[in-house]
Amino acid sequence: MARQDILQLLTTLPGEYVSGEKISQQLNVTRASVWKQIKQLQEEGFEIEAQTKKGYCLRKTPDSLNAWVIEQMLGTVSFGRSLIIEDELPSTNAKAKELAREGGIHGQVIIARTQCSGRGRMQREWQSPKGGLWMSIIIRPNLSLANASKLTLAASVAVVDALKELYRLPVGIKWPNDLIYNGHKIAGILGEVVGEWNRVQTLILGIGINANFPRENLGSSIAAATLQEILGHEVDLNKLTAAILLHLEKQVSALEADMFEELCINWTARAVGIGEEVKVIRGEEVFRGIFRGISQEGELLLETDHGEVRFSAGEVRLRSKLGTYFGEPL
Ligand code: BT5
Repeated sequence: MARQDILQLLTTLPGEYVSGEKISQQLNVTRASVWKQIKQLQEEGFEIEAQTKKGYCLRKTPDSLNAWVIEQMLGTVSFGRSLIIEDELPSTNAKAKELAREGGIHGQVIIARTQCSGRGRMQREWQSPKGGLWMSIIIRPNLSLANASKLTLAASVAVVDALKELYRLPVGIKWPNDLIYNGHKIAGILGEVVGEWNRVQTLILGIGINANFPRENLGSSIAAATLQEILGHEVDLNKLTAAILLHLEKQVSALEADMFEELCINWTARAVGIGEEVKVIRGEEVFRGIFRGISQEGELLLETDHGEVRFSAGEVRLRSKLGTYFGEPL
């Protein structure tokens, strides 16, 4: 008997008691083993009331990550329909790549409660303490080579929209896809290609969100923010996951329907620093100018004294003219 079966029975009539006898009959197990499973569910954070005469009543599902709860909340067609949660992984992106090579399906999600070797872009470290949302999605998009690279832009719009919808948080996007609240980084996105674009057409989208932990759990040199600190309480990670996946599926479908212009408008409306004087650093070179937004290809457009210069995401870093950019140390 899977614990899921018990949950299914308890949710058929929300708020009502289901007798231990009924559960044991329907699932063909003893009442003692039902009780054992109920205790396990309570340990996982399900609030289940047990009354001798009446039976069991599910009062509340846990806020901590739980695949069954996420599944109940999902409004997507394919994103998250296959979903794995692990206690600890080196990196969910690395695991997702592995799964993709083994035939992982479009929309498959892998989440870890903590990562011991979380990665940012260019192999930078991504700190992933317990309480955060660290997840990767396998995407096998129906997109041309050129458009597939825009998926990370779409992902940043999706995460901003989910945070706004759930918590009314005004989060901005720092080009190309850092999410910033009040000058502090609250989430990061990492898009990685599996194999070669023209052959395999698979991308891994890694999304990391500082959620239920205090800022002190991250290194002191990092200008980060966490949802728990901003909102003053912990958030429901299942709800957050389901909301992100729904927005993400919507954005990816829009891209597949060739709506890049719309994505461009949506991205720009959420971006920080447009119209401001910035420095763009490429290796030893420093370019100064006004940040004018992004091109149809997702490149950064910089208006310099010598005309417009375009930069693509992998090659440069963006800073305000004061040397720092929205709180991130130089
Ligand atoms: C990113 O890289 O912002 C992409 C982060 C993607 C993380 C997710 S979590 C799930 C999946 N699995 C992975 O292994 N990765 C993805 P980048 O723009 O390169 O930013 C990295 C920089 O952010 C670091 O050099 C630090 O300065 C800073 N940083 C590290 N951990 C942070 C955190 N938890 N919050 C805010 N800033 C952090």
